[in-house]
Amino acid sequence: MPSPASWVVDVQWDDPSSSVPACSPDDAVFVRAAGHYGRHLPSAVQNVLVDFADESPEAGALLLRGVPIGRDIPATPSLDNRTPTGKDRCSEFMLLAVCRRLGQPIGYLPESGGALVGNVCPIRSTEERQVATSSKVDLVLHTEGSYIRYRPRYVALLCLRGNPEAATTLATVTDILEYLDTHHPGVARMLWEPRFRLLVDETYVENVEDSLSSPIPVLTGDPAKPTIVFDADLMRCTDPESEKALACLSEAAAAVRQHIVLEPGDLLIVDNQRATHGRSYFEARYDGTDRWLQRAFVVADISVSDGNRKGRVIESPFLD
Ligand SMILES: O=C(O)CCC(=O)C(=O)O
Ligand SMILES: [Fe+2]
Repeated sequence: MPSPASWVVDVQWDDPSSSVPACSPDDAVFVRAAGHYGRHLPSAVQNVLVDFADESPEAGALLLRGVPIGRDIPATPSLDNRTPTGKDRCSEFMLLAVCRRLGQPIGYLPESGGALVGNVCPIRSTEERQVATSSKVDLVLHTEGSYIRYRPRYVALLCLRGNPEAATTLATVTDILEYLDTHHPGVARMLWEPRFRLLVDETYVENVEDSLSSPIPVLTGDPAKPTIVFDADLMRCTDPESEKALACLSEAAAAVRQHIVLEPGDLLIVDNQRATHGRSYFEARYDGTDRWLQRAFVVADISVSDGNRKGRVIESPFLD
């Protein structure tokens, strides 16, 4: 991964409060206002977002610091992540304003009912599961929505309340391939072949084992700058050789992963084609002081999901 200086942007931001509409972040009026607000983002941020979308840099992610998140963050929700939190909507507004500079924010019906801005906070009933609201387990490396046909191009995570124990993990395709070249030469070739299948996440279906996709490749696109789809939990193989390749890939991803501890006002944008991400184990308290991120998904071209989407919410999303 390149040195932090090339992918961390730490600048002064203006307070957007007077521009935030008094309606839900899912309302078209709110999303449009956030788009219009893009011209008030710091110029260094506007420039870096253009460059990030153009170049899809090797870092696979961008970290914007000091993003305004509003005054008086209320208690972190702990029963579920859908209930209105009673906060002002500054963080939602800034998250969508930044996302709109990269593409179109969308929701997926099974994820927080399709909310454009989801709350990622620990929920007791899911603490040991492979879902974003877990805490007692490492959330293993994954491509966001690996099993979704219209998977997001970017995943944006804005931290409202941090926890020094909880690190977001990131493994880029560049680092993974470099590791494979050194430690398992020849294996990467197999990752270009359609020999890997995906299960649908338990958030989306009741019977996960019935949901296997047709075989797909892990790597696609330009050999000099490949796109990766990988899920350490949900990926299956079609034969013993690809089984070995997947084991080497999992080893590589775990070996090269970076740990990023998000602090309030940090906005991490993962290029979901160039990097896989996850989260380390941490201790949840369920007392209102827990870690709290807000998350948005962004696609580069919303029209490809026409017919499978109502407004900005994708409804029937799986790979064949
Ligand atoms: O909690 C984190 O840092 C990442 C969780 C995650 O994978 C997600 O929200 O998509
Ligand atoms: Fe994720």
